[in-house]
Amino acid sequence: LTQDELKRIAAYKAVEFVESGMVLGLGTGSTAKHAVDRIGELLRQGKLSNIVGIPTSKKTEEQALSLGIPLADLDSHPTIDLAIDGADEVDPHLNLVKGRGGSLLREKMVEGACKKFIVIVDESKLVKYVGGSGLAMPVEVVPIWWATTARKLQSLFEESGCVAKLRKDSKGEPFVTDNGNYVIDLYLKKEIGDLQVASDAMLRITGVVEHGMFLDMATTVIVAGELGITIKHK
Ligand code: DER
Repeated sequence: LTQDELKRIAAYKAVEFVESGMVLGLGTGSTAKHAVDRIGELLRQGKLSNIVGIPTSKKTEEQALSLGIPLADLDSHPTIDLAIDGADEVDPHLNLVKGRGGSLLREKMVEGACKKFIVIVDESKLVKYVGGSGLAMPVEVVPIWWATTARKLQSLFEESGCVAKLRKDSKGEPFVTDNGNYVIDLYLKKEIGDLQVASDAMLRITGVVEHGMFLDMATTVIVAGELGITIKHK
């Protein structure tokens, strides 16, 4: 099975938890894309009805609109029944790293308003500890004086051998999020000690908008692997 087929399997499994009449948080990324496609298909087939979606990015908004999924925003639907979204990393405590697709702020706003948050991943996303993949741990920052903010973030995680880099787009310009902000990617060499302490410390740095650690937020993680599907509940 290819990685994309595993992503689709996890996504379709998650959509089995969707009931007619729900207000849904619609995730962003290549895994969540399959879930949104599936929701659109079930609506079209009449197997689901009366769904309202809150998109976590402009990209998901466009995808949902093209599928005819009725959309709303968080202000009009402050309580969401269920969100389905991917993740870049999942640790054994269901802590996540998200945001490598650049949508972490709206994702965290939506997923923080949900009664249930189902994370869908292929098995390659499972890590021993947050930051353990050696890939980026994203932080959304305001554009003004971003280098100062990056320097503060880097020194915060000095013991973890952190390197902070400004994310660039395909043209070598600073990547700009849906919210008009920049992203500083943190590359960690060693495990962070206390994740909650790290989270609070990052959010206290003036210039930081939000970070990509989603701690104690996922209620269920659906993992699709070569040997089948595993469902972990918090
Ligand atoms: O950027 C994001 O937050 C995405 O949800 C990411 O965490 C997962 O993207 P993927 O499903 O394309 O791997």
